[in-house]
Amino acid sequence: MKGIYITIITLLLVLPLLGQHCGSCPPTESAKAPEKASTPAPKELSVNKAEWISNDYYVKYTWQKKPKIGTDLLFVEVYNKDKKLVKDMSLTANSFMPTMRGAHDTGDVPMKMNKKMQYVIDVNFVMAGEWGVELKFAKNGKVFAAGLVKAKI
Ligand SMILES: [Cu+2]
Repeated sequence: MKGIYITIITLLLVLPLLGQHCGSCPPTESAKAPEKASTPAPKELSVNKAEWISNDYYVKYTWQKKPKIGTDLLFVEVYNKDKKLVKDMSLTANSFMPTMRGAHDTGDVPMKMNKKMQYVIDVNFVMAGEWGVELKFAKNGKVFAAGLVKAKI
């Protein structure tokens, strides 16, 4: 009889804990939803290749030099349907290592525009490995597309 009481008490203590999330559990869909809605999934881009980021715009990117350890410049050109360069957009770049999220992430840094109407950002590759630069494209203050540039150092 005593054994049954102990089992019931144990269950009562443990059940509420099972309902909670552990620290390593991935967040639920509903918890992630607001961020998903505001930031489109990044489209992977290829160097020097035109990629459509929306119905109206396509982009191309190049590096100043072949990426290696140290600072490099990333140039992004945004074109409209008429194949004309666009400058009325705001771009941000977040550099990071996909395998070390949080270690080197720069956050969304605004890109500048040069005289050739290219959006520019300096990327500091501080160590060897896979790198990613997430680009966000905004018009009238609203992010409408995102792109991902990959580099192997
Ligand atoms: Cu690293």
